[in-house]
Amino acid sequence: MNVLKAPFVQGFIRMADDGWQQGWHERNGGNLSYRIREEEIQEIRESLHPGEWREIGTEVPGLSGEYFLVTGSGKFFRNASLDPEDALTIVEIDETGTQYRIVWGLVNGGRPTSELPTHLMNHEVKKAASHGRHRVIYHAHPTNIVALTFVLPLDDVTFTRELFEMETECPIVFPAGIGVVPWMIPGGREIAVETSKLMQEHDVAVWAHHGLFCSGEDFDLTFGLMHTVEKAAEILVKVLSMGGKRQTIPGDGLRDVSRAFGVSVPEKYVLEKSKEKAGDSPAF
Ligand code: 2HA
Ligand code: ZN
Repeated sequence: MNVLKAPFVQGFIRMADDGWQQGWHERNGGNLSYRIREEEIQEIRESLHPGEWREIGTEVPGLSGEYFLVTGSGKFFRNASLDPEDALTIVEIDETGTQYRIVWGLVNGGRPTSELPTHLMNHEVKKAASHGRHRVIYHAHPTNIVALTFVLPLDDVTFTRELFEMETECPIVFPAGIGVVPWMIPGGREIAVETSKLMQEHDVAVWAHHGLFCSGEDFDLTFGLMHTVEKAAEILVKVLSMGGKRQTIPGDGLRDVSRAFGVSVPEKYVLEKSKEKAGDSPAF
């Protein structure tokens, strides 16, 4: 099968295009990766042409022999649908989990995303934690969640609780809350290690003053997770711009919603806030 006709490639391109249209991918901002199923690789195997092995820059032994579809370094999400063979690539991981090689795409040269270490370390953690169900890691630069990292204290309890209160859906969509990575230099092993530690517990991690990482089982769920977090962040930015909350969902309400929908939310995110009463300024 022609690689571009494969349903997983079509789904990947549609998601990249949706992200571009949301305004989350200025210039070459953001990156996306998908852990390809064995049967999907079999269908396109005759179209794959292995290149040289190169260092990943970190170790992911839990992903040895896996194949990933990823965006290219310096490539624009805008061009994923217009010129996928230039903007995207399929890479294979070697048996030791320390090297990769390009087997398709990047026809005009280039490398996989600069955030390959973070993507692969997140994949390794989420593959194990989800018993193989999680396949998509998505990094974007949504405006409102980044804006909040200049205002809210940079801790998981504050970010999670404030976002939970903005939309009743939030504790159902990301019950494990959101992890917070302090500002760090992007693109290397150090930020990859910090992010993947948080991903053991969460499906979402915010990079202060930079962007958001989401993990999910498929393209729809992972895009929907990014969209839900950013929507809640947009509401919070508007609420703060209007002078702060006058009323909100109580902690007991968040606990009841999660029980009603059968998800388990850690108690630290739904404790009653003593300070927050009608008319108070924000309590974080
Ligand atoms: O430019 O978003 O974090 C791609 C990025 C790096
Ligand atoms: Zn980024």
